[in-house]
Amino acid sequence: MQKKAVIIQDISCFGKCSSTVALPIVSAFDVECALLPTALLSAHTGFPKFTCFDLTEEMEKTLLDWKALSLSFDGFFSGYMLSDKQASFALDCLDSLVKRDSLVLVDPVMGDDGKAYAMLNESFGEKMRALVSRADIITPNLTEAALLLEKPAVLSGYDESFIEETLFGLQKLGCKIPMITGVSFEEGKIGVAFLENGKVTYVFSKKHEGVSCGTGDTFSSVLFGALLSGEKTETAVRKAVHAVEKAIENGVKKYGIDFEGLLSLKD
Ligand code: PXL
Repeated sequence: MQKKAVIIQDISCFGKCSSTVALPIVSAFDVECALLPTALLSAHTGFPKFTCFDLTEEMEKTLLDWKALSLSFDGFFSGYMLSDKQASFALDCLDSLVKRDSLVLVDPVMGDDGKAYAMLNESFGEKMRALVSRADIITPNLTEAALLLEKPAVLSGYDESFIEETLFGLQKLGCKIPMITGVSFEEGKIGVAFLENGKVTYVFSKKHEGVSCGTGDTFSSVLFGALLSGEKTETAVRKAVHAVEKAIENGVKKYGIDFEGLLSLKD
């Protein structure tokens, strides 16, 4: 039977990130996707100018309708949210519309490059930690891992023991398999570390300088689709890391990577 997933992310009308990446990629795994949009942006926040329309009220109304329709999802994938209230709606969605044994992936979009995004305050952090405590998989970068653990961000000069300590700290927040993206111990290589059954695994690929926008969304979307399709964690991570590398090879724009080539129906 075809699986159904709910994706909670913004719609950035131009630029390649969040739902405009997640919907096509997760659909390519033959998963039926429902979108609970958090905001409507003219372009993503990497652009010098953009509008941002807050969809909190629509989230509430949509959840009421979906409950009336008795929808029930096999997968839950959350990303960019504007406020603690939106994170509460994500928790409500998880409690009332997602099956007990479903796959829960939380990408805790909170910051990058050592800086917290504007929406981050104490109550947003707390709600995000509540969401993380319910997750099977989380995919923070090093900045987001530090924000979740309420520690200063360490972005370079770290070693394996630091990454491992961070992963164990994240697991204490209650998620089953914490991951950290953007891990790099040597020049020219970047990858993902994850902790499963007490064991830390690293998956690396070639680092392409100056590329960041959209890579996290492509990674988490392929990971989510592959896991929902029944792949083992390490296989799904390898597939997702490889997909990001391939999308970068296909092409890089100032505002994203060419993930479309991964999905092509063209011969
Ligand atoms: O890639 C995460 C993301 C999602 N949504 C919006 C963003 C970003 C990253 O900057 O700007 C609107």
